Amino acid sequence: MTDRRWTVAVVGATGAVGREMLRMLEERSFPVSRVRALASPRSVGRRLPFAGGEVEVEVLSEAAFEGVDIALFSAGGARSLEFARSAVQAGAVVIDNSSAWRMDPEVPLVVPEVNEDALDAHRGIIANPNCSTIQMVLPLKALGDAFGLRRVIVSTYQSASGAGQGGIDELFAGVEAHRSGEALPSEVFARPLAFDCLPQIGDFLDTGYTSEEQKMLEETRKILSMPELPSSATCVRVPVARGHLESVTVDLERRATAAEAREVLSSFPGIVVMDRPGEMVYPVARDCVGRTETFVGRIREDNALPGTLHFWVVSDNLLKGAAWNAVQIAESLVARDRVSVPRG
Ligand code: 25A
Ligand code: L14
Repeated sequence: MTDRRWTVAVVGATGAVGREMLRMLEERSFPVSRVRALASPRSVGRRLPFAGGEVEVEVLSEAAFEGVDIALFSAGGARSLEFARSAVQAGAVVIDNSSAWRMDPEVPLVVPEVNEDALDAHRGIIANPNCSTIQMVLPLKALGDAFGLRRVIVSTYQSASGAGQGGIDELFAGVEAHRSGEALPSEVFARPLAFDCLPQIGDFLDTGYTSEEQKMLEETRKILSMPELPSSATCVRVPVARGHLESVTVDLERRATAAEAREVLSSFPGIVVMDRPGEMVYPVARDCVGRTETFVGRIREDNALPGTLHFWVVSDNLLKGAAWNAVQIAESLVARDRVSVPRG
């Protein structure tokens, strides 16, 4: 069983996340017998690098899942809704990076350091949380276990790559257009992103919050099994290509000093504390690109409220926020002997 190898399909393999999924499978020496790269018809025949060789892109179709053990999906919610069930029917366990299945009560929503046990109840589909949620729940879990979590307030600073390759391309096109005095593009983003910050990610709901802010609320509650956790987010797009940054405030049941919080966070798996204020040591996006960990700095007690802490969280949204968390889930499934679809 331990030396078994698996056929892994990456759906959306040509995208910003899909290419990182291939890279993570390779870097972690995931036990693959075969890798299949699936994408839209426009990419069929393209070759993607993998493990010193290449894989040829095939078209996504129901038939493509024959013989696949694990399917990593990152081609948008519509493709997940259309194809995840047929992949499961064909015998594959699906790890889906879109928002399509996350709030389905039958679907585990998993960050392995936080709620790996939830994997055991899977019925074929497992959801990867939203990138901003993933990097926030690591410190929330660490601090909550140690001091009790009462409330969360977060403002995000999310990079262009959250919207995929098209988002990155539009940011660079905007910088170029600005230089040459042309109109700045805004097709992927609601307004031009170059040299600005946009307090809108996703669509607006009747509550005045955006869909991204609502996802952070609901997904955090589900992952932490705290269905009533009071929490509010403000999600902001910033002109950074890759890496999401967050300013987080937590109210705790028991007072924690900054030093105590630093200690608790440092010993939590997947977290690296970078916090030496006197030496200007704190994480920025540039430090985190290409890294799988979540970085925490600027840890401070509130000026007035005992039991309230503020801190800064940075991670590579394409890795821990997407591709790495998905491959990590696949590793957990193998370790727990759960790479199979339950019958009935
Ligand atoms: O709104 P949606 O539908 O939910 O989708 C949201 C988008 O967000 C990205 C991803 O974009 C997705 O399409 N995404 C999802 N989760 C993300 C996350 N957590 C995330 N981004 C960051 N973090 P993407 O462009 O990075 O990747 C898209 C992948 O999906 C494949 N795909 C699209 N439609 C498909 C499909 N696969 C099968 N069937 C379909 N109908 C897509 O494959 C890609 O792998 P592709 O063959 O379409 O190749 C895309 C390549 O072509 C370039 N490109 C992008 N847009 C265009 C384009 N080329 C020409 N015209 C365009 N309009 C890109 O460079 C890309 O590499
Ligand atoms: O729900 O655009 O996974 O930064 C992740 C990327 C939502 C949008 C998700 C972005 C998407 C987000």
